[in-house]
Amino acid sequence: MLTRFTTLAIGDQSIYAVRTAYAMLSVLAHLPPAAEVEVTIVTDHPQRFAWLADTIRIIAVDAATVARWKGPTNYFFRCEIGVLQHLATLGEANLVYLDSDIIVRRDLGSFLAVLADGTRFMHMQERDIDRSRRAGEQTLWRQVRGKTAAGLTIRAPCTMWNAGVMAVPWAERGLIDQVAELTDGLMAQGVTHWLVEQLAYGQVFQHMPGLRTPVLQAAAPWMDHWWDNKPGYDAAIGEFLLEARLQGWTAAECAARIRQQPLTLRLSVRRRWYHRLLRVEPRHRESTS
Ligand SMILES: [Mn+2]
Repeated sequence: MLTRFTTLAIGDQSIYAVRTAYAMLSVLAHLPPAAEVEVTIVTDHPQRFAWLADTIRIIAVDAATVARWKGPTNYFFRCEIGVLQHLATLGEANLVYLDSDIIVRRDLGSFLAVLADGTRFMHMQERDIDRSRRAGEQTLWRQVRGKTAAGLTIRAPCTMWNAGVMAVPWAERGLIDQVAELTDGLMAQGVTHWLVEQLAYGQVFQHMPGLRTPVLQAAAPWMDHWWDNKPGYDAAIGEFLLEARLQGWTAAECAARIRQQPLTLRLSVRRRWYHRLLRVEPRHRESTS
């Protein structure tokens, strides 16, 4: 069966387009030969991706659609539900959503096989928020504990999974509608935390009654999520795409480069007190290899 990858590039800032283009080129870079895969980008700026359109399916969405996805409270991360619901209307396929700050690192053959076998994925398991010492997670737990929506009650242990990746086999595509229902239901009961969509994906993918397999698997062995080193990766990816456009590389040529010369910056670089004290920048561009 076909597997359909997607990511979202919404908003005027060109950096969103830069990140999504690189994320999807990194998918192309690691597809096994003759893989049954469709790579897509959902965007409100389709012209930015015209140079990739012979290889990547560019799906234009208008402002009204984006507004409908965000819902009455203008909640941006709800778009990550809307886009997968939309992808499910494009024909039979296993569905994979990647954040724009995901980079695929190794051959996707085994990932595609496990997904086709009926396994759901998110990026990786984080923490049980009911026992978390982090203030933000404690707030989220206080807001959601004991609440019921979409036929699911939020209980301890409430294990949070990172939503940089969401993948669902075609047979379980109905779960996406249940994620929407759970997110909306929790928000209607006063949940305002910005991670409610990520929590809803994790809860439905782990606990929804009637799941075909109980296992939610981590996609982290195949891909990295560089959200904690944006300055480093934004700069390096920006330079790569600038060179790609100056040289006129095709999508296939970009993918070959990414495979041969992968970006190996640290995934996490934080500004510490001594950076401020010494008036220096953290080493965002330091390589790990
Ligand atoms: Mn992310």
